[in-house]
Amino acid sequence: MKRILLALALTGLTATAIAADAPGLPTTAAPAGAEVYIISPGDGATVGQEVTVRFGLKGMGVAPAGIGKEHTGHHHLLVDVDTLPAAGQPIPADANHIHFGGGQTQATLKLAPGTHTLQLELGDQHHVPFEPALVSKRITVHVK
Ligand SMILES: [Cu+2]
Repeated sequence: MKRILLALALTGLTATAIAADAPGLPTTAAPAGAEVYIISPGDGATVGQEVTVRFGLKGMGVAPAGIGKEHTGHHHLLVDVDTLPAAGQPIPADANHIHFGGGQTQATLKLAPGTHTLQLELGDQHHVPFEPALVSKRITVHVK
């Protein structure tokens, strides 16, 4: 299992949605019953500034970005994001939208003290959300 350390200077700013009027890309249908979830930390947990997030996925497999294998995708961690990425567009890549195109199933983040939200979204080989979107529950963590 790959571990990466992301040093993120999170400001608490909320990421803004990308322009919704750009031409849409083909989307990939999500198989029935597929589910994305955050294994840990738990919703409402108090954590240290270095927090390991474990990514859960049911009914599909994880594959690196660029691999067009049916019923697979890769994880994206949405940090302090209120508005989900637009359908038919690649998920933005910035400090609030972190791509795990290597097929990682967990990551260790450095978060500033305070309250943050975490949510997973699975993207297809082109980083485009599935149809319908495969997102986890958005959880809140309190960073000491
Ligand atoms: Cu991606």
